[in-house]
Amino acid sequence: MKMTFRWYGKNVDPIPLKYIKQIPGVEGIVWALHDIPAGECWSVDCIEEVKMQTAKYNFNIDVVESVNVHEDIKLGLPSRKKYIENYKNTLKNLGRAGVKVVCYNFMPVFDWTRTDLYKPQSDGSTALFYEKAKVDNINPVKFLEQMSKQEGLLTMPGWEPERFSKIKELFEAYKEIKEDELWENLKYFLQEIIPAAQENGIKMAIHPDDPPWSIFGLPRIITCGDNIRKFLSLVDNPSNGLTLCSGSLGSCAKNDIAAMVREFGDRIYFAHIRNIRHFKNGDFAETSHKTSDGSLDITEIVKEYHDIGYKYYIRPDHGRHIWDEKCRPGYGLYDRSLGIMYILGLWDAFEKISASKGGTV
Ligand SMILES: [Mn+2]
Repeated sequence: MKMTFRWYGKNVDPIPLKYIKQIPGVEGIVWALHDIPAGECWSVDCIEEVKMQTAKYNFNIDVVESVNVHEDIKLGLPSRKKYIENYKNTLKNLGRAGVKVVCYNFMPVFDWTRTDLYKPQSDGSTALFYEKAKVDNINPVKFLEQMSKQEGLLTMPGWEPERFSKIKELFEAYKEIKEDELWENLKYFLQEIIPAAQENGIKMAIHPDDPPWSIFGLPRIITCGDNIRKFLSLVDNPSNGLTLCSGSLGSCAKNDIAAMVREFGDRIYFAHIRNIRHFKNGDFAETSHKTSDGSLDITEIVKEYHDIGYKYYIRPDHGRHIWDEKCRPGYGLYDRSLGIMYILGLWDAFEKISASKGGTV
């Protein structure tokens, strides 16, 4: 596996590349051109600029997270043709720059959703938190109003203010889109872009829905093992793959992440690893990566990746905010670095164990 670290870009991310360089084991930067609106083509020049910045530190830029999908594609509107054309051109330009994996998601309107970005934890840190009753009992416009008051949210990918200036129109448009229609629109998108991705040496890696259930009456479909199986068969091509996010899928207690790694391993091109703690009422909190701190068995998940001989990219996912760090919600330097050391520690131990048994698996 290759360890990576998400970075929001020069002058935007408060974490400089020279600090990331000091985290043991990091080989690549997970990046994106966050200021280019969904649906527009990424130019060769802008891509080359990131390549130059990161090359100075000897990081690869093999993984992009994300090339966002325009809402008209998810809605299946006639204008999707133009946006899909732009998407294909972006893939061409990324392939030319040596990019190997492109992460994206297919969630209508709302990207990842939490109710609290800085929920105090018992150890004095803060972390992202989801209060189920709050989302279940509020209308989306009010929810958005409340969330935009939380520091840092509207600077996060997936929560761009321009996306929400049209929130009422978007909800109106999605009235006709149930799960079946969303599957159809996803299939159409995949049939168009997967051949283009393959031609350009790129593996597409869909990120599961976060949380993996319907919110505000909007359909969500990348939510569980059955649906992932269906997704992979929509276009059965090695370039049609997954970002397996342990925390997103794992917020539904029924999802067995280690079993998913075992089943879908050869189509997982990007692994997000983080832990969360479930509460009986459906709430969940993000925790440190350590197995005993949350509800997910991170040890077992890492062991599964090790045992299948996973060759692709891993990154620690969100971290808590610790040691008074001022950072983007979930994306500080400190706790994500601890997460990396935990994952690498487990990995090294499994390597040693399998070597002592007569060779790697
Ligand atoms: Mn994730």
